[in-house]
Amino acid sequence: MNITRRTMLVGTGAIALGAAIHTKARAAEFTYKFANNLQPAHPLNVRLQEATAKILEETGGRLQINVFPASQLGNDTETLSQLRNGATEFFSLSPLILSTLVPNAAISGIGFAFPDYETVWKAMDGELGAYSRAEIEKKGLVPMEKIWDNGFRQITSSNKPINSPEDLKGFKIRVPPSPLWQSMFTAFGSSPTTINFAEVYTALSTGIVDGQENPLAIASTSKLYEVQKHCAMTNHMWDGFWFLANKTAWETLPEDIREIVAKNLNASAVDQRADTEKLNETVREELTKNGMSFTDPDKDAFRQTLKSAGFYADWKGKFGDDAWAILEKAVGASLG
Ligand code: X2X
Repeated sequence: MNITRRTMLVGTGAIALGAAIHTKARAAEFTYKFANNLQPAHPLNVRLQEATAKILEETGGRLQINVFPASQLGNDTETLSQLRNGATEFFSLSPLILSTLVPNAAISGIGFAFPDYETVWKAMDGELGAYSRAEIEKKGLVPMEKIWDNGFRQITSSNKPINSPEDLKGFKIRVPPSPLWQSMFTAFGSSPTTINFAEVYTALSTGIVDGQENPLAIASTSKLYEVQKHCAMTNHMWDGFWFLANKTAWETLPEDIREIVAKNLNASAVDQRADTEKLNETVREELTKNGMSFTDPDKDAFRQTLKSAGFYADWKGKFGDDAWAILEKAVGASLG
């Protein structure tokens, strides 16, 4: 019923759908799109392929989810609009980019909030994640329970190594579309430019910006090492991907199908977290072979710079005392 000509012609699902057209009895009852900004080799897409195959099988072929990686359906800002109007049924998005619609969803991305992954998963599977999902639901989107991993973010540059917060002064850095990212790099004294991930490789290769920040898994799978020379292991924030559904599309699915979808997506999210953590830990060697050089600066100096610039006080004010208290409880420390 949701099979449109466009869905049949584009993307990775075209072959499977082609088969379905010829055997009418086997045509999926629901054909949904899932969009994301990562390359097919990233653990998120690898695990998603697995999850969608299981969903197709366990629903007896009733729900086919076609995966569109690498921003094939549009950049993140465009895809968020598509998700809201139902043109795309599923989308994975950073809580910080989502904050352009759901302001307090950004709270999990505060600089240097999480000391390690153990604290991240306890928080995101616990009260902080529940708080974030409730905020998202208020805006009419449906988040799956388990958030997927992007990772701890590191700063790369084409023109100089970053050894201290001083080196970030005046640095022309790309940031994703999100007020929190703008604010963090403004607090460092950098010159941040908002660019969607779909345009980042080109922006780096043409020198529109000199640097960017992302987990190493992305520096590797999106081949940023081809256009960046240096990498500073700042771990300046943790980032994830909420797996989001359009509300009408979600509610159109019968309950038994919704259960199968949620079960498989949440299980694959947990698998993907392990894959991504491992990749972020091991890929440094591969990036070094590909010509990147690494620095391991004192992270606390960066945190102190944010604190002195009033970054934590500002964001505590914006998120509000209640939300901030949930964050501080989750990370077991007072921030700022
Ligand atoms: O845009 C980015 O840098 C990315 C890929 O990490 C996000 O989706 C936030």
